[in-house]
Amino acid sequence: ELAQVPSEQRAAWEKYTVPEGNDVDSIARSIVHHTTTTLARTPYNMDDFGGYQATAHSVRDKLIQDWNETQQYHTIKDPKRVYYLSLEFLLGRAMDNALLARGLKEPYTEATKQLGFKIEDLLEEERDAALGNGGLGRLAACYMDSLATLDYPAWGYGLRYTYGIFQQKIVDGYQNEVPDYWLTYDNPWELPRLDISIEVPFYGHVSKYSDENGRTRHKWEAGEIVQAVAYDVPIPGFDTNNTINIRFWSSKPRKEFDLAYFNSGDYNRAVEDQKKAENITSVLYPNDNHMVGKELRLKQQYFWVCASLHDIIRRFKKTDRPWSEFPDQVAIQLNDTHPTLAVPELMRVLVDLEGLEWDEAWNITTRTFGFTNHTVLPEALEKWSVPMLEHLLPRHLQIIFDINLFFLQTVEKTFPNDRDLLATVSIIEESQPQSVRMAFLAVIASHKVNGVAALHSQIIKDTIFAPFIKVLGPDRFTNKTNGITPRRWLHQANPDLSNLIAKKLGSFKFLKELSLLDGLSKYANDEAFQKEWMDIKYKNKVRLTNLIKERTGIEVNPNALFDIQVKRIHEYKRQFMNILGVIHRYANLKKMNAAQRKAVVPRVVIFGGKAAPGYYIAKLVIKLINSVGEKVNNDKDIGDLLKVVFIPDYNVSVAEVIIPANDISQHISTAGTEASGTSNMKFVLNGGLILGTVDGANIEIYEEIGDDQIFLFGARSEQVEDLRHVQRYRNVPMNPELQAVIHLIENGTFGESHIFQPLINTITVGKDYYLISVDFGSYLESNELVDEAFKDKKAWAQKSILCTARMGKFSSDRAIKEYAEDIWNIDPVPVPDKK
Ligand code: GPV
Repeated sequence: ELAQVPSEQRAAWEKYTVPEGNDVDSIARSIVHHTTTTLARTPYNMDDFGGYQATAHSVRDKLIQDWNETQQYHTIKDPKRVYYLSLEFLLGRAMDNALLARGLKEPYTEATKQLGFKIEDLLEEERDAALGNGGLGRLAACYMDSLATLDYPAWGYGLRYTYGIFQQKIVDGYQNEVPDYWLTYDNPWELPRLDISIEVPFYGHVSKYSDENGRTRHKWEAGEIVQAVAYDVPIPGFDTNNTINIRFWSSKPRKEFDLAYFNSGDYNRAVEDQKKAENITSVLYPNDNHMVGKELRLKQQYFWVCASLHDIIRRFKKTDRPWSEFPDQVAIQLNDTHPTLAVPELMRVLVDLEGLEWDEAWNITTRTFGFTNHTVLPEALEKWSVPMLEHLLPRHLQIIFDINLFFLQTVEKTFPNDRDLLATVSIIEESQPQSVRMAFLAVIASHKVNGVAALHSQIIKDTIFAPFIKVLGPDRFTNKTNGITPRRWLHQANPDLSNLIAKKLGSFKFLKELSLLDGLSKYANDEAFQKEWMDIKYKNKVRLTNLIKERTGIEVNPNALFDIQVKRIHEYKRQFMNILGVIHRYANLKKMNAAQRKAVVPRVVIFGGKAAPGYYIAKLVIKLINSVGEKVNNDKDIGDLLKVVFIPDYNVSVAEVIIPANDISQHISTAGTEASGTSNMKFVLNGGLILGTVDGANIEIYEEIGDDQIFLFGARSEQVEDLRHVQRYRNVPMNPELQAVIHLIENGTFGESHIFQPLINTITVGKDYYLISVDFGSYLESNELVDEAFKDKKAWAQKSILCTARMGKFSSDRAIKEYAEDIWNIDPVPVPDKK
């Protein structure tokens, strides 16, 4: 990679290396240049999309240069690197982010203006990169932003899905899914690396042989080989030239044509079959917090893990270090269990291909991997059937069984005659057929296992991984509370607020040191500042009002309280409870006389989020929200006092409009079910209060912002198990207010009631797994407290400012530093400035 240009030509290279200027003229010139060459268009046939594309290519040029310098510098320095393996990266749009990161927003605004564009319109032309489902994928994106910004030598590895998360259309109140074919036009934010391609084997069989030292070795003869081709996406750090990389693999038929087919002479069939290779990376599985045991998904996982590990190993091998130093050069973080096949794959490479002894290989493996768990929901824990694994990856299955055998032997030594213990910690579950518990494999093979918020990290130690504390000791488990990048979620999404904060604090330093926001606290009571602050909030609410009108036709009043719940639709997140609460509010309003209505705080209840296409109950929740909205929004009695909005196709770029407009946001999962939540952090950072349960990161947010800024309610996680038992086995009557609400649905107030029966059935006596009836009373009370608080405008403004001021802890920079220091053992490697 560092092959030198011969000295005679070096001067020429230097002479022609003319750095492009960042002044308005040079920028305009590069945009025009890309218009006429890259796009082959002329000033006479331009539109906003062309303007976006040409501008994007101009920005891309700059990123590529920074990217090159960073990668070259890291190659020379050869520090320990971290590799973040994630099946999802929910990046959203790239252009605004890149302009802000490089401090080029202003000259690009001016240059595009001179060419006849409005930059806001160009930015709107970009399609989201939506290669993720929800929180887990967006967390990966925030972490890449922080790794770049903090100058860490880091790479991400993912899959280049042809179809990202589906687009959601609402038809007659129901969710319809439309494929997200996001690569229709060229994607300027990726660099195809067609020269970098790795062969990934599948199927086949394993044979044994004796090597020159008389040792038994294994050889895997694959039945199918697929090519992995690299596409690199540069991730610019903010206010640093450091530009890191996410390498996305795409599956292609292999270059060498299969000989057997060739000889059979069936050319068409051969081409057909080879084309099937492209299926592997064609679609992102649209399930959040839920596993579906499809072979194609397993194939995706191995394809990705195999290509990534071979790439990492190839880079390591260039420096001629002994294998024992691998963990001193390489840290690999497993984002959930999705990449856990990297464990047997690394063992296979070390033992089968490189000839290391098992114990040494195992030592290297465990020192290399760290594992992040993101859920305790049983339906989300990955288990792969042994026969399926055996068929697809015969050698890996053997290795997994060996890992298990050696592990159980050490357990047996320390805890003799404890058969139950052996069965509980076994990687293999003795089901019909047997299955592999991927989380157990990841725990056993990683030197650190972390949860994503304090409560969650405690719960995994007390429940799903409890026996491993006994067996592996407590030191393997740690907490790394999630964080979010303030660059996108404050500076980019809410530029007015970011500018106001900078004016008040004297600089934009807070964007890289978020605790500096604390400096706002002393102005929380300052009336003039409150006015500036709330004016911006109002402007953001108008912006959202316009989006709502555009996307749903519903008109809402920006003076009303904006109450928002946007996230994947899931029973455990309890959007159902929210809409039931809305019905209760509606019924109350209907009972009031005119004088009583005068005293009511007008509220806009806003929902957004996708349901997994096969998740019937979640889809019914969407239908119910829309049916309630239809009724309430058209009720002349109600007017502005209550509006119910479902914003279709919630995604990252829509979130950037929604979040800055919140007065309050809801995070109301049954205690103990939401591992962390990250949108809670985004809403509060943008000056919103929280209505939430004592769950996930809500608890740590409460500790930071204080109980005047957050409305917590509901059962505590320690009570949930008992409460469920009581709900299930005793005949507890339903909360009477809830009963009344259910009655309204059943009597047809919101349209044909039979549609909703399966949804209602989930909470009727003997069920209610997510404890809606148990929490409903305290939920309604908290909602009343919210109304009361909102009436005092001055107090509310103060709370809003304090929310933002106290969010320092939740920067993803803090989270990433903790990972770097406690798990990865890596240091920043800042690229020196050219000048
Ligand atoms: I497992 N999460 C997600 O978005 N998808 C998943 O498949 C799984 C977890 C989420 C959790 O639900 C959130 O609580 C958490 O904040 C997020 O991962 C990031 O850790």
